[in-house]
Amino acid sequence: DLDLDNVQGDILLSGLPKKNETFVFFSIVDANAFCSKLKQVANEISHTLDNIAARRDIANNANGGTVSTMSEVLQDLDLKSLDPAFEAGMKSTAASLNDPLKPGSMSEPAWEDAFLAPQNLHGVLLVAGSDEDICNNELQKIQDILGSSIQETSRISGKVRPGAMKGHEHFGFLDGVSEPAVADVDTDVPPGQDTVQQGVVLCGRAGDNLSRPAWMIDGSFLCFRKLKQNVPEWNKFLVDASNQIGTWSDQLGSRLIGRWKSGCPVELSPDFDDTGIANDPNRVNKFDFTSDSNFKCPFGSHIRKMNPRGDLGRDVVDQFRILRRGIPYGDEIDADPEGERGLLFVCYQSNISKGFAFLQQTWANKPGFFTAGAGLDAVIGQDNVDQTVDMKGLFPQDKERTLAMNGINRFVVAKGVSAEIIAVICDMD
Ligand code: N7H
Repeated sequence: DLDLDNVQGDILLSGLPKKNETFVFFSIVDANAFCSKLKQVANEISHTLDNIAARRDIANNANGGTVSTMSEVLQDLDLKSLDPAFEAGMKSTAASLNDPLKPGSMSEPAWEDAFLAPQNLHGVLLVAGSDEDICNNELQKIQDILGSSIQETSRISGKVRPGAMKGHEHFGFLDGVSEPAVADVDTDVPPGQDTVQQGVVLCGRAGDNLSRPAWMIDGSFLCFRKLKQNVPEWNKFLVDASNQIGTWSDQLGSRLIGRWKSGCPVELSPDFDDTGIANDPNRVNKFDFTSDSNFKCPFGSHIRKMNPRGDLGRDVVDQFRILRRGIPYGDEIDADPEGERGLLFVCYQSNISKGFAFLQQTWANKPGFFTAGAGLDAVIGQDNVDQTVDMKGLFPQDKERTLAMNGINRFVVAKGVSAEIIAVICDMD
């Protein structure tokens, strides 16, 4: 049986409770010393049982720490991870994700320099807590243990948005509404929330069909993306395009996401934001898309691309689910109109090629998925060429009519920003 004590705290049961989360990226300068300290680091790391307790007192000073290690050092140590995307490393997958590339380069992503550091990026420490100082103190404890075996290359903090925007990302939509339940871990699962096999998330469990070395069992792969969101540009697009369509900006926004800002799915309420549905756990995920139609929820909307539900059959889709554990970063627009903001996207899966990479490459970036004319995923789709991809289903009265989505896929930028950092969170023993 699964021992929850052996699974790191950010993975199962809603992950680490967080108001603030700080990520420290590092390179390993002395692999032997690093390995010899790992056991001691493991004592500082929260596991699933801690995070349940911590959720109760996050308001005071809860902390949760977790350590991830990236592929290159595991290769040095000759511990094969059996995940092709992981072994290929971060930079080499950027082009296949259609991340913007540096001008004139066929493979070098236009990520922030910190993620293209001359020294290799090997790992990330992530600590969540009630404020940045608490996170930094916890990080210092772990960094003191690791000493000169590692060198920090950069750090970034995310924070939950203030007041009524708590839980919403920077475009204003409630996030974290649809997550798969994990078999024999999540109980009292509301209708419409599918339960996936443990092996979709945890290595070596039923549903993970690769043979895993003992140390990987109950580990999970973490994908990190720093995704900048161009909020005023997105809002302006919604106003301009909704005028063209004959609708209003909030409705167009909801049709691009597939949910209204409250979390209410457009499939259940296409014409107005029904907060009664949003606030009802028994209804908010209880829907399927009408497979022959995009009349309510366009095929290119973010949630239909990421979880096509009945379009493909839930048994098929459920192999490709991920647990999302991201946090917004940057200040509110009123406080800092010129500042940068976005999402520190984090997700866990047992197999990156069936999780993050699959979702981005095979569904988000393919205009023909799930059907011709669907367009790119309206939030994260990337084509990496400056061409217009039309999307159908945005005109509420005419489901076949297409809209030229000029620039739509530049409102979320995996640029300068970012890294797809692929890490394995290993077994705690
Ligand atoms: Fe998405 N957004 O605010 O627009 N996402 N996402 N995402 N996302 C979801 O159901 C968003 C990103 C998924 O089961 C909602 O929680 C933004 C990446 C999946 O129905 C909203 C960014 C990937 C789901 C957003 C971003 C995914 C999902 C609806 C980047 C993976 C669940 C609320 C800045 C490759 C689908 C909810 C389901 C939902 C937003 C990124 C995946 C509002 C702003 C990179 C699987």
